[in-house]
This record gives sequence, C-alpha cells and structure tokens, in this order.
Amino acid sequence: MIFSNANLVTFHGDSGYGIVSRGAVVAADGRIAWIGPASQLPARYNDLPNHDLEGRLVTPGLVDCHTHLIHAGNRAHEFEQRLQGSSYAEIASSGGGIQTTVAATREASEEELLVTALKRVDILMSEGVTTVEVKSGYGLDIDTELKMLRVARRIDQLRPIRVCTSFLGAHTPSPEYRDRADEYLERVCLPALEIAVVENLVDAVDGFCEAIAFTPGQVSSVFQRAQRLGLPIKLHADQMSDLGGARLAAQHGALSADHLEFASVAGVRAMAASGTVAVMLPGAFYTLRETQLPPIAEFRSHYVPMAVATDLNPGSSPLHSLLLAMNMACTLFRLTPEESLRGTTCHAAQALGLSDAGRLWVGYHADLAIWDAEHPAELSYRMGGTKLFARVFAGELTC
Ligand code: DI6
Ligand code: FE
Repeated sequence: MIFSNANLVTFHGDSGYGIVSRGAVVAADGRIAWIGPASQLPARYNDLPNHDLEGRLVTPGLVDCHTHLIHAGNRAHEFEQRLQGSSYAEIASSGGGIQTTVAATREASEEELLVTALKRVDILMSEGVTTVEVKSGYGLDIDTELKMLRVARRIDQLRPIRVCTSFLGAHTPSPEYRDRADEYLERVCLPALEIAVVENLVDAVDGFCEAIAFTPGQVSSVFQRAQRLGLPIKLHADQMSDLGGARLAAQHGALSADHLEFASVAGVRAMAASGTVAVMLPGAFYTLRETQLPPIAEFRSHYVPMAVATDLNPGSSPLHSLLLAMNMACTLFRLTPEESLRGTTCHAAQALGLSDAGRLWVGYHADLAIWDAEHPAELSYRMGGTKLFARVFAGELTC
C-alpha cells in the first residue's frame, strides 16, 4: 500500500518536524518499507495500490501514554463537591475519590468493563490515536487488578490500536488495608503483580507516590520487585507535593515520571541522567485548578524529553481528547506546538519503551494520522472539532 501526495511530519532527527513535502509512505507487513519525496519513489513499488492523500498533512499515529480508561462508576458528584469548596485530597481522605471508583470497578463484570472501555477507546481513536497505555489500579484486590488487565489485553484484539498495559496496584491502599499500606503491598499488590506477570498481562509497573498514596520507601519496594521480574517502571511523581518522586523514578531507571508539577531541579537533573521521559498531564492540572506549573524550562534546558497525555480517569482528569491535552499543554504549560506534537508521538512512544512507534521512518510501525490541515501547529491550536481525515493502523486504512 502506498500513501502519496501528503506533507509528512516524520520527526526524523532530534529537532524540527522533519517535514517531507509531497511525500509518500510505502507500508508492507504493517511496517514502513519506504518513505520520502513521492518523486523519488522507487519503480519497484509502482504496482502497489496507491492512496492519493491530496496534499493532506500526515503525522505519526498519536500515542496516549497515560490513561486509566478502564473503570466503572461515575464521579460527577465529586465535581460538584469540588465546586462547593472540597479539595481532591479531602474527598480522597474521607473515603471518596479513587475508592469510589474501586467499589464500582469491583462490582462490574469483565464484559461491562470492556464495553465502557471500548467506548473511550473509540473516542481516542477518532482523534488519530493508534497506541494507548492503560493502567490497572481501580481493583486493589488481586481478582479485580487481574480483571482490569485482562480487559486491557482484549482491547487490541477488538480494535485497530496498540495497547500497552501498566500494573498500578500501588495506586492507593485498598479500603481493607486503609492505614496498613505496607501490609497491603505485601499481601495484595505484590502477589497480584506476580500472577499478572505469569499471565502475561503486564508491560510496565506504575505507582503513585503521594501523601494520599505511597511513600518513596514503599514505592521503592514495588520497583525492586518489578525489576526482579524484568519489567520497566513508571511513576505518578510530585503531582501535589515534592516527595522526591522524580528522583526516585530516575534512580530506578524509569521509562517515565508523570505529572511533576512539584518536581525539584535535582529531580529534573536525575531524570536527564537516566533518560526518563517527563509526562505532562495538563488535564489533571486543569481539573484540580493547580497553580504550580511543572518545571518546563528546566526540562528544556536539561534536554529531558517531554510527553503529553490525557490521564483519562474519572477523578482528576475526565479528559477524552488527546488533541485538547495538546492544546492545554501549549496554553497552560507554554509548550510549543512542536513540543506538544512530539509529546504525543515520539516522546510518548519513548515513555512506553517503544522504539518502533511515534515517528515515520523505515522499519517503524505504519501507524499514521491523516489530517485536513496544512500545518502541524493546527493540531494544538484548535479546541474541539477534530480535523482527522483518516487513520492508518499497521498499514491499513481504518478511519
Ligand atoms: N493520579 C491521577 O491523576 C489519577 N491517579 C493518580 O495516581 C487520579 C485517579 C482518580 O482520582 O481516580
Ligand atoms: Fe494518572
């Protein structure tokens, strides 16, 4: 299959969009077999079916590298409570927040969770997403953590999308172990992780390092187990306070540290040294009306790659639009449109440990987003009303 007559945003190289004007992409066996100016297309491809993209813009398929899109229940009432003055942390400490979603997710059947997750996946796909990360963490008991991960594994059998799973048993202690976090980790979280690994349900291990969740020492114990199991790690770090989460993640060679509003300069330096991606989640910043900005200038000056994701979850970020996350990253965090698009393509792929996604180059997955747009800045500039024309997943036009 050839996709021709398009302006290609390749992100080949470390700076700039890497634009190839009037370009062509040849897809074979799900991968990019050739890419370059259409005028230089080798004659051996002349007989392949050709899609004329009529001058449209083509980017790598978008990658949403941080979501909690499998969950049941509804938290709109907490939105109302926050509007009446309660804080996110107060709602969490009084047994609401994550625990509300845990109760509903435990109740839901695997089929029910799948149906609602697929609806959310469809919305993301309608904006050009071709890879999505999905976390567990609303079970907090062994059976429900496994149930969530099994649902995640079914998504990419049912939809043209790549799914990466993260085990988030260390999201918060379960209601049964409310003030016994160590015991929760020992008796529930780590055993659940062991079983999930045996069942091939886990691509990475995540944790939540925060006063309302786990201490750095507790997170370290989870990371040590993950590393013994040969799994990469990620961390919800320094979202509401500086507990040294960025440095902790970096010390363990994490793929990414996420949120980071309160990350210190020492944390940023450690991330630079370990090659850890900084995942920006402006949907949570916006929803919680946070005022502390993540240290963007420090990430830039230390060459820490920045990714952008939705954090799609029912509490702190009910955001179902990766394009709107890009817009918010620009408007709220002052990322450039180029940084925000790198953040949802090549840097998001890096945050998931994928070395063959998020760019358009030979050998990479033939995952493309085709836009009715002239310039890549349009993707970050608009709010709502996607300009997606079509999606290509593994070389197939999927819309
Ligand atoms: N940070 C978040 O933004 C979500 N989890 C986390 O660790 C919030 C989850 C929720 O409120 O349901
Ligand atoms: Fe999150």
